[in-house]
Amino acid sequence: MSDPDNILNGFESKFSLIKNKDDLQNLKSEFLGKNGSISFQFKKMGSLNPEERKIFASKLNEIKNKITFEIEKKLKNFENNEINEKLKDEKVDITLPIRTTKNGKIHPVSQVIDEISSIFSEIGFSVAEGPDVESEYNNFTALNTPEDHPARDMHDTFYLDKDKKTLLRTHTSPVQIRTMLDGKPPFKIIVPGRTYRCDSDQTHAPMFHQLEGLHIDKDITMGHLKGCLNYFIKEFFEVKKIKMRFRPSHFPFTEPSAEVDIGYKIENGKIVIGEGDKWLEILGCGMVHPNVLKNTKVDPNKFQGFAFGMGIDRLAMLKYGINDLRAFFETDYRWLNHFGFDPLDVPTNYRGLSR
Ligand code: 2U9
Repeated sequence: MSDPDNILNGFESKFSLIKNKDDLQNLKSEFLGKNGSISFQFKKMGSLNPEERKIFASKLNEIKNKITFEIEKKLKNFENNEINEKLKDEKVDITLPIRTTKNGKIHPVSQVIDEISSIFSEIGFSVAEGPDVESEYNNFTALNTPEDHPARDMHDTFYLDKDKKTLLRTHTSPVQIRTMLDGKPPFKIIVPGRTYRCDSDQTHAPMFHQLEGLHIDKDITMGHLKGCLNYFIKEFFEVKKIKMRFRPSHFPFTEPSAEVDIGYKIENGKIVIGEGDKWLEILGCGMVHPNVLKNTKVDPNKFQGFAFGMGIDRLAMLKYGINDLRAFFETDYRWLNHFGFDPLDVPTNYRGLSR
C-alpha cells in the first residue's frame, strides 16, 4: 500500500503544473474521483487491523481535505479570472458620443396610437388591451347584436371554426366587454388595437386598427361625450378651433348613436382641418345601450355612459398626408424612413404631439 504522504507529494507536483480549468478537473478526478487514488486507498483499508485502520483513515482524510481545499481554491481563481476577462471585453464606454445616424423609425400607426393615448390620458382615460382571437359572444352577442342581426354580415367576419364560436375580432369592443365583466363601474378606458374584416381594396385592408373609448359612471350625458370628442379632435389635429357636427346614425351597441363630421377646406392643394364648408366623417359614437350594460352586469338604472370608435389608419393618413393605405403594411423601409417618426421623440400633450 502506498503511503498517503506519497499521494500528497504526487498531487503537489502535478498541481503546480496546472494551467487551466480542464487540467484541474482532470486532476480532481484522478485524486478525488470515484476511481481516484484516494478512493482506491480507502477501499484497501479493509486489510488493516482496527488500530492501524483508525490512524490510516484519519491521515487519508486529512490529505483528502487538503487536496479538496487546494482544488476548490484554484477553481475559484480560474472562474474569477474568466469573469474578469469577460468584463474587460464587454465593458461599455459611457463617454462615447451618441450615434449620429438613427436607424429605426416609428410607424405612423404606432405614432398615432401614442398621440391619441397621450391626449386621452390627460383627461383621465387609461389604456386597455385584449386578444385578437375572440368569442362570438364578446364580439357580437354581448354588444346587443343577436345572431340574426344584419350587422353581423356587414362586419365580414373571419370565423375560426365551423360553428362560428371563435373569430378574429371585428372591432375592439370585446375588450370593453371583458373590462366591464371583470370589474365594477366607473369605467374610463380607451382601447387601441388590431381588428379584422374580410374586405380588401384601395381603402380597406383585412387587418386594420381601431381605437374605441368608453366612459361609464353615474350621470354621464351626451354633453360629456360632445365635450370629450371636441377636446380630442382639437388636440389631435393640433388646431385651436374645430367645426364639428353630429349626424344621427345607428349602431346596435349605442342608443342614441351618431357619426361625427369635422369641417375642412383645401388650400393650395393641401387639406386644412377645422374650418371650411366641406365635411369629413371621422368617428362614430353614442350612449351605451342599456342591453349592453345588462349583459355586462352593470345596473342601467344606476350607471350610464358613452362610447366612441374610430379608424386609426384613416386618421394617420389624414393627419400625415398619406394617400395609399396599402403602404402601411408593406414594410418598405424607404416609405418608413419618409413617413416614420423619431423613436426618441415620444408624443406628449405638453411638448407637442408631432414635430
Ligand atoms: C361597448 C359599448 C359601445 C363603440 C362604438 C362606434 C360607435 C363606431 C366605427 C368607427 C369607424 C368603427 O373603425 S370603424 O369602422 N365605430 O362608429 N364604435 S360606438 O361602442 C361601444 C363599444 C363597446 C361595451
